[in-house]
Amino acid sequence: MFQANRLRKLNNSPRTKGPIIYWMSRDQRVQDNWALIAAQEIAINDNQPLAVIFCLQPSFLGATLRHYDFMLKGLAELENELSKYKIHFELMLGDPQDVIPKYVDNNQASCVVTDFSPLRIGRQWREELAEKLPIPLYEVDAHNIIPCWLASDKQEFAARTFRPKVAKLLEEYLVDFPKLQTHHLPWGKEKVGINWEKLRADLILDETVHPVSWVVPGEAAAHEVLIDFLEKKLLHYADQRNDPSRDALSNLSPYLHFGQISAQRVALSLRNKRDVNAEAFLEELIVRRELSDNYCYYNPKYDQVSGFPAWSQRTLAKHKQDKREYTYTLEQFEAGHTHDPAWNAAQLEMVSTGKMHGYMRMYWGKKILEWSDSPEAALQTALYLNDKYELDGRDPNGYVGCAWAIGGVHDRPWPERPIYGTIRYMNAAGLKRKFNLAKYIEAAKSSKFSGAEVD
Ligand code: FAD
Ligand code: FO1
Repeated sequence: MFQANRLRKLNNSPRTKGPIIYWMSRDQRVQDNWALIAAQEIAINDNQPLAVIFCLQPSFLGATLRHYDFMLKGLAELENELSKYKIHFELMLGDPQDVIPKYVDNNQASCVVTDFSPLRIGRQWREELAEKLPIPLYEVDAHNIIPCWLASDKQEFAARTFRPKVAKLLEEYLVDFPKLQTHHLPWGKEKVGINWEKLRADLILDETVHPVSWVVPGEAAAHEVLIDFLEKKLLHYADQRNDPSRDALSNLSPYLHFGQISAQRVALSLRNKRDVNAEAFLEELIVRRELSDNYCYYNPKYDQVSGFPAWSQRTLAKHKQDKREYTYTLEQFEAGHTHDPAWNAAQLEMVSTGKMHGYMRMYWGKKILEWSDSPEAALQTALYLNDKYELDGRDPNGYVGCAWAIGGVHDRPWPERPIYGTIRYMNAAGLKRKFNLAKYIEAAKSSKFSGAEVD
């Protein structure tokens, strides 16, 4: 059964009788998708056909060929998978608030269900669409285990304030998914096949950022990556997750970002494992990840220095004029031409593989603060590079990761020092103490990162 409190209505339009539409955006998968489950339940109760539609943007917040290649391959697989459940899929080019009302009208639809995003553009789409639609628009948080607006009703200061709220609600929300049904009624209208290759001509993308071969897009591959993690890596996660010279992380973030796997499914697959490794992983997957959505949802300035906590803005302002021993332009950062081999290696890892190790991301972000003219310039550089190259970029986790590194978001004040003020500091000596930095740098130099680009 679908849990009704995962859904909320975004407008006051009345229900009529007619087909049901799921407008898919953030959660691009067939299985374990609360928005699709809700849409199908409404369709079955009303004895109506069901369609899933996706509104493709010709360009989207600086996403490159690398991102679109990953997303479109996932969507092509999704189209095929949905057809096995006799669920109609349609991909349309354009803004949802323009395209969906026409589609609703043409098909005499009676309601639209969509998934949830805390980000500015997604919220604008939903607000404008809600206003335009003569039928109800329902939103279901299919990305978080606990619906973002129920997990907390305000911006949380830190993981320590958010964790108890999550713990209280987890039993209610970390439950098994109802199975998707083969839909009992056809959509009715003939399906126009999607020409996935031709579609690429409509996109306006930076094609210099190539797709990568080490990570296979799509829902099926996501589940294989999860199984591989559970079988081979989880047992060392607590010990090795902060060691960038090892392959100890799950690599699930690209799949989670595009919604090709459900975080709830990942958490459920660890149900019977309750040891330090599972605890450490679930802390990241649930508390940290859902805390990022909380930050972006309740803080409209989630990508700006003026959105940082007051203590952090004060300390950064106090140290704004501090002398910087090194400063670099965006071009120098992007090319990995700093004086620091560790930073350059991390940058190269991101550019060539589309996924920098999580521990290096912290160091990488902090050094951008140290080597930029201002915190504002640093945040801009970090977000630009993160979103251009990381496969999991343009995500609440990325906005919060950069805001943590540069602005102490979800952190606390540390002893005061130049440039950083009381923002936590990191240095290369600390990296060397923690792991085999030389091995990591060597891997970068000899292009041994297991993600050589493909053309
Ligand atoms: P695992 O360690 O296997 O973790 C599993 C999942 O837990 C991740 O996929 C992610 O969903 C969640 N998770 C892990 N670490 C964090 C964290 N610190 N905060 C929130 N959730 C977390 N993550 C992104 O998804 N997209 C980004 O663009 C992004 N940019 C970052 C930028 C900076 C400067 C920093 C410091 C962190 C950033 N992170 C980002 C968070 C984190 O580094 C990545 O989620 C993680 O490295 C992804 O690899 P994984 O899936 O193999 O991680
Ligand atoms: N979502 C869409 O609904 N349509 C798109 O064309 C689209 C492109 C896209 C490209 C890169 C990327 O990282 C994400 C993309 N998404 C797209 C998903 C989007 O990030 C989520 O819907 C956001 O949450 C919107 O706020």
